[in-house]
Amino acid sequence: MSARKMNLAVGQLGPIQRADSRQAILARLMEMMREAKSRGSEFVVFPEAALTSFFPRWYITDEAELESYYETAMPNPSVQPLFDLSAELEVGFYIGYAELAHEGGQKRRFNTSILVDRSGRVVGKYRKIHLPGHADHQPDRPFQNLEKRYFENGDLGFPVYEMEGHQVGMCICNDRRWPETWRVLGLNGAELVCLGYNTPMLEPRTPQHSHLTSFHHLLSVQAGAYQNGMWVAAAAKAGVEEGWLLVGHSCIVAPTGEIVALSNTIEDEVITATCDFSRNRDIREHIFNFEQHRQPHNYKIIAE
Ligand code: CDV
Repeated sequence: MSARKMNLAVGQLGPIQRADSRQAILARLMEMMREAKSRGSEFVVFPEAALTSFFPRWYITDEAELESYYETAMPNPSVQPLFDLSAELEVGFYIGYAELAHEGGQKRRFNTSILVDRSGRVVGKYRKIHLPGHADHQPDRPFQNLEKRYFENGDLGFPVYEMEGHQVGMCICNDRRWPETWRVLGLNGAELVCLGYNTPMLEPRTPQHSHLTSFHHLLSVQAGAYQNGMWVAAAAKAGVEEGWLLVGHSCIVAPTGEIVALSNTIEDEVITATCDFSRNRDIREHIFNFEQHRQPHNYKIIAE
């Protein structure tokens, strides 16, 4: 593949149930990495919190049980086989996980993702900034959305990392609904943004929007890609997880906003596309030429 092109894969996961073993989950991720390689891909994007069931749906009071969902180091012995396979196959990856860090003498919890290059080395980290849901137990809901209880807002901004000669940024799930996410990544020079998500089809507080879940997902990703002239690779955890349906429609979107690959199941599924990074310029040197056309003095209210 030429220096300005990347054969990219998205590894959508089907559901992960509470009782599924770490070994079984890892085997699924590794199988998709092998498939991505067999289809010529150099990089594969996995979902948000890809190593466990999406536990913010439960109100968990037992600290030890809660902590069992978090990783205290990355890599760690339980995920090392995925990193080893990455180095062996020379396939890099993005993956989301719940992070438990010890910083400044304190326990800190984040909804995190990392970029791993083709040698299996971590080259970038992102901590989710837009946390949806609530911090208090709301027993009247059919399921909880306790991200605000179980995670702190990310403190790393929206960094963009150089990886194999490409500028790569990250965001996680709810971040994709906020135009600020994409614009900051665009201003930071991202050519490709990797995104993982767990999105329930049912929104308990606004059920009248549930039939629009997939539309709102694709609308947000396509707009983010187009308005910033970037490639976006978006990986779902999909399917019926612990009784609740998560949206699929993992996708790879071109800087024109066109969907060039789309999953068509709600199971483990690999989709691929060739990203030609010269296409970013068609947008960024013309319709969305930031230097020529942005009017930031009129946007101050956004950041104040
Ligand atoms: N994991 C998420 O951030 N999910 C939210 C849901 C709960 C609204 C999302 O924005 O898709």
